[in-house]
Amino acid sequence: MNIQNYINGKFHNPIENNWIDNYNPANGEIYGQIPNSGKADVENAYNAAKAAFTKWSQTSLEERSRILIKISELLEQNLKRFAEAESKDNGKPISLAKAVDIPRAASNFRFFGYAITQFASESHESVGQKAINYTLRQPIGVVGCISPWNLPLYLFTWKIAPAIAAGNCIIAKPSEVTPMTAYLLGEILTEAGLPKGVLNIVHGLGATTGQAIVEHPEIKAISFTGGSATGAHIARVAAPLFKKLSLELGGKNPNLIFADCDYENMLETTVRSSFANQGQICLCGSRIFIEKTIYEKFKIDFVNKVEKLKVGHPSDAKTNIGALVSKSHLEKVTHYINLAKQENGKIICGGKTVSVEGYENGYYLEPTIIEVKSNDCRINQEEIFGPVVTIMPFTTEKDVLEMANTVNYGLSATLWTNNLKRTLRLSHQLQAGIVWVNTWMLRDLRTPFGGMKASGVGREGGFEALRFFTEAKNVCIKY
Ligand code: TXE
Repeated sequence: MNIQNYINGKFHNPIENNWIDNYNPANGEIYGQIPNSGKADVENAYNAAKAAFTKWSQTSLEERSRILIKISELLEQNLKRFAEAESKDNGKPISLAKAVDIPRAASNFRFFGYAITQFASESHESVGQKAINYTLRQPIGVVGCISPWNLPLYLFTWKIAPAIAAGNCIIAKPSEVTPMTAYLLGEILTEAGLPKGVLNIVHGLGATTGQAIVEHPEIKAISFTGGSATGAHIARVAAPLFKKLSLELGGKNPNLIFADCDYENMLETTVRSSFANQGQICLCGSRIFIEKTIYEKFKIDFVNKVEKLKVGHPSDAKTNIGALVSKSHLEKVTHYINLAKQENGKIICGGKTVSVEGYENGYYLEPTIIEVKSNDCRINQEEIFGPVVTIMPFTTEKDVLEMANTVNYGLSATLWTNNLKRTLRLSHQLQAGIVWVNTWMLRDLRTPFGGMKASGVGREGGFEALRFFTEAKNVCIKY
């Protein structure tokens, strides 16, 4: 199935007629083509967005909210169709797309539909100076949103919902690896009555379409989620143009397990935090540190549970681990498994590609656990972004904190303990934008979401996202 750009409320082929093949990771076959949009397509999208901005930015909050909630309802009504498309495009189990990806995309629209009606700004009375200051939070204008392939519609809508809610018009580019659900969203936008030009979706490679969005001098803000190297490149392009930037980048997240934790809950959640979505979530806990006294027991129990995970075709309801997103990504992940062997890592579970009957050319890999001797090895320092975790024991709280923080990234950390003082000590010292204690991936959309260090700049979520997508202007009145 071929897909098209959605510009000014209508579907269009790319002007220069350049196309990219779209692969089904479950069988390695090409199943359609997508536009590789150039500067001219981005310019058309920009003109549509600019033309729509005056009216949209003046549209009442109630009306914006109504449309966002309508989009959310339509997504829910089309759950099955969207989940099937997401699973086919990305390789993730259909059960996951149905339970997480699409419902969460719908929640993003609903949440920001409500949030915008509660968004407020400050006023400051300048006591003694007979003046009052108030802050306006005005929409920026035309903004760019660029998203990755791991949670395609979920992360795409996490950006566009607050941007639209705040009164901006958008040029959005989903990952060229997983464009399908963003394409399908176009139909829903029209049906929900979103005025033409408010959201324009252009498809294509990062180096062409993405680059054209980032370099466009009139696109005033860029919200990006993807790899840290791409984020650094985007920052270099956008900085001299003085764009507002929000960067959600990679992670190499520590999972700290103390002997005093609720063991069964920890074990079950750790299987999920290691391998959900084939380990292709920036929040996965890929470095697991276990207190020495329970290390051997944990090792046996963890391997036992992980060996039972079923690697299979994404449409099979029994599948726990689907296909990795692309051939090149599978190669990257297996390269790291080989590197682990050179670094004296011991593969204690998995490590090999899997041939699924009937789908022998799909990109399947066993969930893999590697025992490492030190936190300094590359396998423990570089983002692998696949079904691969490392385990190693620790003795003291001080040691594990040091190892957890000795990494370039700082997105999330997970802590398993029932000791309140330790919980407080560690959560305050861990260098991460999000610390989960005795849970993982429990999300409340009002909370700030983002990372430190190479994991990014800025925060999304709740009012933070609405602040990002608005310009603060102070008005000072003397009386
Ligand atoms: O991401 P890219 P890729 C990590 C993960 C993965 C690595 C690379 O480690 O292996 O990044 O994945 C667009 N100007 N994460 O190559 O390239 C691109 O088209 C503008 C972590 O897929 O960063 C896509 O839409 N845009 C991550 C988006 O950027 C550009 C999730 C992300 O692609 C561009 C995914 C350019 N010059 C990968 N180059 C997370 N943190 O969730 C690329 N793009």
